[in-house]
Amino acid sequence: MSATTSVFAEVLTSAQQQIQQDLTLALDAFGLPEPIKSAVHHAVMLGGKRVRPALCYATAALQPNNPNMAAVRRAAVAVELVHCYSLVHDDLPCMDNDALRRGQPTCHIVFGESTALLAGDILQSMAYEVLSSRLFDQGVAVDQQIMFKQMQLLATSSSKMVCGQVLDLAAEGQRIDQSTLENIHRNKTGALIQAAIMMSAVTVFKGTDLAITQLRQFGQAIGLAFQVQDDILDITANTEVLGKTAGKDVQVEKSTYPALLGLDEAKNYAQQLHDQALEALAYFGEDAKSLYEITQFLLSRHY
Ligand code: GRG
Repeated sequence: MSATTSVFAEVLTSAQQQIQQDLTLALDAFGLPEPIKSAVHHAVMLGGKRVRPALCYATAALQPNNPNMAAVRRAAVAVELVHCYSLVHDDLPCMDNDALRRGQPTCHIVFGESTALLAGDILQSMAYEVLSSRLFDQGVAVDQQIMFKQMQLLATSSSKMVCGQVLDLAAEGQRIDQSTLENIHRNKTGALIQAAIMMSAVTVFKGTDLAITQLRQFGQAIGLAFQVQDDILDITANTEVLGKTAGKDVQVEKSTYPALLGLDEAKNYAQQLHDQALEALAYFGEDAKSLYEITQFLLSRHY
């Protein structure tokens, strides 16, 4: 592994350790009954790159000694819970009907369809319970304005994700143009990634700050780039490395960037979007080191 690769890995590894701890604390606080407790544990705790929490922490790092770290940690947990819900529902037989996720049998394969459906449902409401709680506060007063903005950002992005999924399902087997595909991806995948960044940004900056505009642009570019890369990996990576079924998009005739533009053009487009993301980060200089590293990881990722 080269020196540069290990730097990328470091920022993700430390985020993975932090979120693993915080998710454990959050899930324990719920005291769920069986079998939903085990289904939720299965959906949340077993692997995943934890890119969205990593983006929350890296955005918070734009301000050293951020006094609102409890709100950042709650945001990271909440956004990952919503992401896990979307994966559980996305894998259900009525959706993508997938048997493998994060290298494990999917939630409905292990616990049955109705428990998996309910696990997805409860993950969503748990996210808002966490966001509106005092988890991680350690006696520091809650900033209710930040809390409100975070709830709003998560709810809006979560609705966009569902609308993106609806449009994506409707487009299966259809020929669509690039702007229609972009609209699907910006909603289905980009919105939650952008929310991860903005839910943390509101703990650091005021709405009128130029920093907010720059981060919004960064989030938009990186959110779309993530899905373009996901489309590319679906055809270039194998199931074992991906931890989910490779080649699924082609199988169900999904509209993807490689299908629309060809593989080489899709790779160029991913690079262009990453360049746009890095341009938006330039405003922050050295303070954006962690965000820069995550951006590099996302372009070079193999899973
Ligand atoms: C509301 C019934 C109902 C269903 C919702 C919203 C939804 C189903 C599905 C859309 C979410 C989805 C699966 C989008 C694709 C985004 C994507 C690339 C997911 C994989 O994200 P990674 O690579 O996964 O971050 P890990 O496993 O690393 O966390």
